[in-house]
Amino acid sequence: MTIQQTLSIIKPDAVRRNLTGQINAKIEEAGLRIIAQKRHRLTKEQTQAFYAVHAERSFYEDLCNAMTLGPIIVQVLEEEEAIAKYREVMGATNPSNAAPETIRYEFGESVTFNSVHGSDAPETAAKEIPFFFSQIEILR
Ligand code: IDP
Ligand code: MG
Repeated sequence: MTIQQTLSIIKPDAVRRNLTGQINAKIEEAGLRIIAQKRHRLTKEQTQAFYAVHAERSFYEDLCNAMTLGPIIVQVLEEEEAIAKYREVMGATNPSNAAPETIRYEFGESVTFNSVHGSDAPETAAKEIPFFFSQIEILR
């Protein structure tokens, strides 16, 4: 078991519906610790850069639009195996396929408006965390 950090985003659809506290409760109940958190409004250019890995996908435009509709809450989570653990807490990408009690099952509206993002691998987390946070903002 390794202590990991993962990047979490509470997406605009969930921030708009005032779900930050309920989502943070699920994160903390799972044993994940929020070691950095701030509110941010992504520009179109920032969103395109963050999701550049999906640039060729048919949903890229819709995804980039959805991420710029309003403010996001961006977080760093820490725990043993935090990356896989948070993916479990999030649930499947499409809320229709998400397991009961997961964030996407309870709060996701559709695959585009699925309430949260989480890094999918250590290499991804290592790029995504510094995209939003400097070292002095992360308080272990
Ligand atoms: P993930 O967020 O579960 O890691 P990814 O495959 O990395 O899923 O896709 C990034 C985001 O793009 C998803 O969270 C979702 O909002 C959106 N997305 C993924 N696949 C589709 C799709 O087939 N149609 C519409 N949007 C999609
Ligand atoms: Mg992903």
